[in-house]
Amino acid sequence: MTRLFKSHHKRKVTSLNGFWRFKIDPDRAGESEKWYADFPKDSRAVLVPGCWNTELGLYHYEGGAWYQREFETTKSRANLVFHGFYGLIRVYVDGKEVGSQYGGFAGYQCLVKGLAPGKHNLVVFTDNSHNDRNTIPLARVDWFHYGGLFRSVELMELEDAWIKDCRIDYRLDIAQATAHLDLHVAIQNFSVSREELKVYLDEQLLAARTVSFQGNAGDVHSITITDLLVPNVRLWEPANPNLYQIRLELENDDLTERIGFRTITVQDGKLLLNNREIKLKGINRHEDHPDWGFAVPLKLMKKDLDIIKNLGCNAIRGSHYPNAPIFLDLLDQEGILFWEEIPMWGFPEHALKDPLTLKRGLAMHEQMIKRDYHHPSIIIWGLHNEIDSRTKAALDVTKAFAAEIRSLDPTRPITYATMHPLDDICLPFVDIISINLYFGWYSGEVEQWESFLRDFKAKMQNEGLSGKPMIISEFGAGALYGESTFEQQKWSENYQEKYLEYTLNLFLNDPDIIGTYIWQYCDVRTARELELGRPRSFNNKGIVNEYRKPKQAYWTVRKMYTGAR
Ligand code: ADA
Repeated sequence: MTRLFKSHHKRKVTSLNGFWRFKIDPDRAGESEKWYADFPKDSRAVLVPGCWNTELGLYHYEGGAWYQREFETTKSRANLVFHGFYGLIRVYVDGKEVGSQYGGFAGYQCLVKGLAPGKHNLVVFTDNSHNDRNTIPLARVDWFHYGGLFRSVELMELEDAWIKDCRIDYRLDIAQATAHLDLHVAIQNFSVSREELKVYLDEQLLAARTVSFQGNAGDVHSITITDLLVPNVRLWEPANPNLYQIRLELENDDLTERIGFRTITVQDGKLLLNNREIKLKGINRHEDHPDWGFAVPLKLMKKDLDIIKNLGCNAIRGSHYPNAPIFLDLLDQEGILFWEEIPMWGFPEHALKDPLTLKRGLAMHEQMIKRDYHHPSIIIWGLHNEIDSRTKAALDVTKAFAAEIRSLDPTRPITYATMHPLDDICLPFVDIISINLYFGWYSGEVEQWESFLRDFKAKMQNEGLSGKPMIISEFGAGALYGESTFEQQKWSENYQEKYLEYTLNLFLNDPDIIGTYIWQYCDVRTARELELGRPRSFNNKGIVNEYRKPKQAYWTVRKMYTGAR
């Protein structure tokens, strides 16, 4: 299952989940030994979706690895869709390379042409190795680089004309409860001369257009349909997350998208959802579990959401990468507000200066926004996290990212999480200022937050940033599950509890702070580079442990977020 609704009724979609042959390639022999044509006999069977670091014996493996299975098709064209992998992917069909992509959190669609009806050999190479210059993420991160095909793989068999892409925009009049839809549809056509394109809103036909194709086989045609009126709009909002399905239909192909009608704007230091002020009671969440890595199953996603909602949260930050499409569907249905970002974490100046960093970052933003544009739950795009934002190199990258995102999506505010708020020179480029700081954990006393906030507000005033809302996007303390001390020492549950009680009390009562995201939801495995500073090789700042058992702080935060005494 990849989505919570059916994306295609006519298009033939087959799941390629299940057992694949698998072999790691630490010596990089696969290419020269042509594993893509002749898969090694000493390979093992693994389940897709899955991360190889959760297989026995591969706990630490980072590098290249190969997967193989067969698929069967009756059509000559197919889209192979890989919904999630880490790093690089290269796809081979019947011994020939058919496509590749760098960056897998927002998935990859690989179009294969010229297929004979019948069985085909599918081989995939993927590589989760990293460097300290221009991979996104870099080698040094505070989560684990789980490798593999960690989300579903699908085979979509394609007709002569198929809907390659669709972008739905709307203008919403909240007072009149009406919306006007604009659609941009990309149809790839191989041999038909005309098609009837129909647009449905739920079950109701909204528009029908005859499309005449001219040009060459394989051309992609853009069709624009504007100003489709939707009366009696039911808004999407956390308490009533109303959703609508938009179905596009051709004679033999179709595509369903799901949208919600809402506005999200920033005005005079406030965040407005449907023109009403909203405060974000949030938490940072990694898609991680010891038994699954990134391949978190739907049942666990739902449980995570239940635990997070029970905490009194209305917001989640998807730290630090695009999340599974099905998780975003869940958020849409449950009315939880989401901040999504690319995995650009902790980039120092030399890495920001590398031209490949910028190129990859721009491509990853585009992949993420194209995939996730229609989710009403996404209210903020995050540009990057804790880069050296005091530098000219950061300024150049931030400026380029901001311009790209605003051109791809002018409807959502943008931000990034800074760890150098007082010396940051990139803040003018974003709509919301988001701060990650750990006074009372890595340095100083927790009370320093108060003087910091005074100093930072003065900076905002001096630098003309006062109209921008402020979020505290990370604050937290490590606690080993079960550790309890009389003296409330670091690493104990009661230190964490005291820490979060103090900081939340400060932030929730500060009218200038529009949102708080606790670091973090659950304990997660960390990268080898950070292991020595992290007991158990985990980032232990979760308010539940990695098996989702609540620490003491959970109940205190719950009281504060729900307002319960
Ligand atoms: C940073 C970072 C997080 C995590 C956190 C911590 O703010 O963004 O991913 O590493 O610090 O626990 O120190």
